[in-house]
Amino acid sequence: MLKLLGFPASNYYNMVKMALMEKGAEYEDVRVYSGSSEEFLAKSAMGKVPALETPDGYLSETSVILDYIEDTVDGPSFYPADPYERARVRELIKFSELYLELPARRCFGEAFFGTGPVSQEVKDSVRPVLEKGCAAVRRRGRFSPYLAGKDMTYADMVFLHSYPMAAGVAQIVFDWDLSKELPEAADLLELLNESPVVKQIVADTAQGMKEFREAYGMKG
Ligand SMILES: N[C@@H](CCC(=O)N[C@@H](CS)C(=O)NCC(=O)O)C(=O)O
Repeated sequence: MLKLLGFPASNYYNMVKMALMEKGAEYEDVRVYSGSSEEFLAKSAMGKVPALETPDGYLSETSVILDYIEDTVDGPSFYPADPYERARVRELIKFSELYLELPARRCFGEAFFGTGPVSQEVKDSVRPVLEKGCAAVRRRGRFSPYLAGKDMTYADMVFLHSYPMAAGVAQIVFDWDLSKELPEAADLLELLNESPVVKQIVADTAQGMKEFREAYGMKG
């Protein structure tokens, strides 16, 4: 059986968990926090979560894991069959990952973890990337009603766990309402949040937050 290594406060872990749950897959949840022990690096070479234990060995990097799940797990497909449409979904995944989640992550400390302000230099480099990232998602997303079209895809799973973090960073760090850049996001998030799988993940995340703060020695 597949084993998902990670923890519920991790947005990347939640992308993979959503894929497994939307597929109706049987999997084992293994609570692991990121780290740099030799034991963990053998499973996830960058020391990050999530990692997936498969019958053939471990995999890391969320978009790679999502592709593996699509290729090996029965259940509904979350990629279009058409090669161009499939590539478009991957393009949208890249936009969320590279130009929303990753730049926003540079400000997570100030926005969410109370670890003090990030430098002005970082802020000056993050803001324009978020702006362009939103513009790219807006330009290439279809929002009809899902991000890539009429069906839910992996692009929705990655967006759902990237955009809200970017919006939180924008609000808290920049006093900037990111929904002005991407007004279509609100309806999409509302739709995705109706999924019973997402409701379960939201509940598990709230529960996992306390455990996460303890593991990382954070207050609150
Ligand atoms: N590129 C990775 C990013 C995963 C990631 O950043 N995970 C966070 C938890 S949400 C982590 O493990 N951080 C610890 C670290 O960066 O050392 C992926 O796609 O899975």
